[in-house]
Amino acid sequence: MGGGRKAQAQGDATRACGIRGTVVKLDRGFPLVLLDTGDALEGAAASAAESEAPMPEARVRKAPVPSPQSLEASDETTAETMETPRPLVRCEHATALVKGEHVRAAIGDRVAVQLPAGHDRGIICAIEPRATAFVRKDPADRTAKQVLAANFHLVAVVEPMNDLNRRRLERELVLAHETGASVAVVLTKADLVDPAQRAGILQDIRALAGRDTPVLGASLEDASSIGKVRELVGPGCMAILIGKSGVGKSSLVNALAGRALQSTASVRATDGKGRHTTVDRVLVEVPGGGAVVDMPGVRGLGLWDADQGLARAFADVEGLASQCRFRDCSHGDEPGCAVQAALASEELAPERLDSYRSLAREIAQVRVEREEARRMRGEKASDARRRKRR
Ligand SMILES: Nc1nc2c(ncn2[C@@H]2O[C@H](COP(=O)(O)OP(=O)(O)O)[C@@H](O)[C@H]2O)c(=O)[nH]1
Ligand SMILES: [Mg+2]
Ligand SMILES: [Zn+2]
Repeated sequence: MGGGRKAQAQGDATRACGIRGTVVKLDRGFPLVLLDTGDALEGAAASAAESEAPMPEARVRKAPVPSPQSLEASDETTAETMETPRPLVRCEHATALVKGEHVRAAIGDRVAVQLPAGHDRGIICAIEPRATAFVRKDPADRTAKQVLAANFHLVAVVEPMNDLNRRRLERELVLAHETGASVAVVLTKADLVDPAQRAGILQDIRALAGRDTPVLGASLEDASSIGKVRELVGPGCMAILIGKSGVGKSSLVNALAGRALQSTASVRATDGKGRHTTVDRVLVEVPGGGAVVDMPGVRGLGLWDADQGLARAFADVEGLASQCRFRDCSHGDEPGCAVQAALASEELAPERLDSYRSLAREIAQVRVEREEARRMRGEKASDARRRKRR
């Protein structure tokens, strides 16, 4: 995909740009960037002049995940004053960066910015390669992907214990595992479930999530349950919360932070002219730990490239399938089908297989649509061919 050349180009742009920072929020589409250095605003003109000087190689080579320390500056105590050591700057994308491609900075992205004198916004001229990324199908364009967050270590999938939707949870787990980060499930509103039923629900969801995915029950009324979730978000860990609206994500973020701020608190951002505006906060520190992102406005969760995520989220089904006699077994009525055998012995629930099949179909369908769109644009369908050969 020419990724090497692109990365090289981005590396060059990073050097040319000079000032670096982390995207902490998208404000009506404009990334808010928390700059690494405080004197960037005053020094903008000077930095622009020095921009030809190459940065040390180590600083541009790898995308470091933002440390929770670097996010502390967004705390209202420091953001209150203009002398905040690390300003938040509202940015737009450089035309050269987005031309012809769906490249947009997402929460957590490490970026290089320019602060042109007389311009009321910063300009993002490079996005560093992402260590992890949460990707869904763009709801507005069936043939494009959308990155919602980057460079996090943990995806916490949030579902309410009193209104669990297994199908939705399975889809969320595929998306979560596809990111490459660690995955956990938090079942909120445990207090709304009969105590006698809680253990059974947890056991059930643990079986669904698989051995490597912790499943925790949580209730705002039970501090120790919040403490256990907090332990997942240790020092240096950046976690993102995903889940449908109303499942309790913001409440959980508040509880993890130990104070009510998610819906009410705000931070102040400054634009290129040093003016202040107030914005809702999305990235919140966990006392004694890392940081949590409560991703706003995630409605549809259409799958994109999710083969890895599917394999991890459905390790049970894929494990069985690998034992079928024929490698291309369709798990219908072929002889020696381990999946059918597991259905017969009730080791595998038919709904589980249905979920797997429908998610696999969706991934295949998205791939077909994407390849079609690519062909329409006159590009090679090399991606698809490579995959089919496996
Ligand atoms: N009973 C109970 N209600 C909760 C709990 N967590 C959240 N809620 C309620 O669920 C509703 C939605 O919560 P919110 O955090 O806004 O969900 P979000 O849309 O995912 O951010 C609110 O009325 C919360 O008070 C909980 O642990 N127990
Ligand atoms: Mg919310
Ligand atoms: Zn089979």
